[in-house]
Amino acid sequence: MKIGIVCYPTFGGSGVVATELGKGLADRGHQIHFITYNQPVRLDFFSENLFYHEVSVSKYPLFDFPPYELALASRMVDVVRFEKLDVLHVHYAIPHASAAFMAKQILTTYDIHIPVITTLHGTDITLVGNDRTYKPVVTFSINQSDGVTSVSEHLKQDTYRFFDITRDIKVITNFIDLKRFIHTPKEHFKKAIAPEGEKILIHTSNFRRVKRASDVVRIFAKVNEQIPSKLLMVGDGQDRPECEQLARDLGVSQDVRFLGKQDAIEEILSVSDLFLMPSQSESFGLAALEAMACRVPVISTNAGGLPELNIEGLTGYLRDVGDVDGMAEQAIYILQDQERLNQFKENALIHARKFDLANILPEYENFYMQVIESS
Ligand code: GMT
Repeated sequence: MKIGIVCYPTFGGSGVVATELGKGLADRGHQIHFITYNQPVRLDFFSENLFYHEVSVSKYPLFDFPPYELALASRMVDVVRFEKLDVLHVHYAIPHASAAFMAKQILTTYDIHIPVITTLHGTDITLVGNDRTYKPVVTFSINQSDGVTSVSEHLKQDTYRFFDITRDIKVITNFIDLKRFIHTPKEHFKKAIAPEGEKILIHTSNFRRVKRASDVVRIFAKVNEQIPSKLLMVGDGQDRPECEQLARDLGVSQDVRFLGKQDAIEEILSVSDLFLMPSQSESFGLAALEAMACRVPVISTNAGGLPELNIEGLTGYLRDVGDVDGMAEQAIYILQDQERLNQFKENALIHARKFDLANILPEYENFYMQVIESS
């Protein structure tokens, strides 16, 4: 198949899923055309089946808000026509689904009928999409898509709850490339971070409000009182300065390291013992899956789709949003007994294997075929 993929090209979960999906499909012989405003961050190598088409937005003095959606729709028209694509797959509803709808309408004037698949990732539904500023457009463009997928059952139900949706939504979960996300012993690195054999806790995110990154520091401060430990904070964003200040205020700054954005996240996960994800909402929790694939159990909230990934008492524990004491208590429980910790690590890896790229890719391929045949 010739597939157009539209996504945010950044470190965010939806962009990562879209890029990894495109790479996986290209490996299976499909021709993949990324259409976005920058080279996707994980698209950093050459493959004969991968193409990148940049969307550039002209900046005129008249535009206080340059119309990206129009530039994107025009680029989609151009790429579909000249590359003869079979299907357009847009990741994140805003503004990709509505731009795809516009492109699809324009293409009919060239007698081209291209099916559009929209994948809902989370904040496009739970936070941004549900804002009344965007709601009518999001509802319309989801209903106008030829196929819709969501990354968890919970997100699917939220979509039906928040919007007036008349289409079926197929759940295709996030996935993981187990060849890349694999535990590799990095003893020298571990020793540099935890010279006395301290336990290593880790959080990776974009430090947006929804991640409640300051709860990570609070949980860690409680764990640190009882267990010699270090905390790695990976990523960058709005709440990072607040977290750094909080670590100082709580007297744990010597044991907390802010590493910023990192590419080789699997290496950092490989030296870690426990992943913390105290999010306010999380449609799936890809970062937690990456941790689990590297044998790191998870303490998370029970928000959104997290209970579909993190299994209570098996791969970690889940507590209510804001229950810092509860999450700290469970973290201590796992970390204080090495045998127990090893068992949780093993369970995390076994459960992560269910989300292997090799299992999920065929689900997308079959869905593409089904949508192409029925539209
Ligand atoms: O988590 C973020 O802030 C990034 C966001 C995105 O849209 O890029 O991630 C969402 O999509 C990921 C991939 O499907 C999911 O694994 C994340 O759980 C989801 N984030 C939220 O729902 C907050």
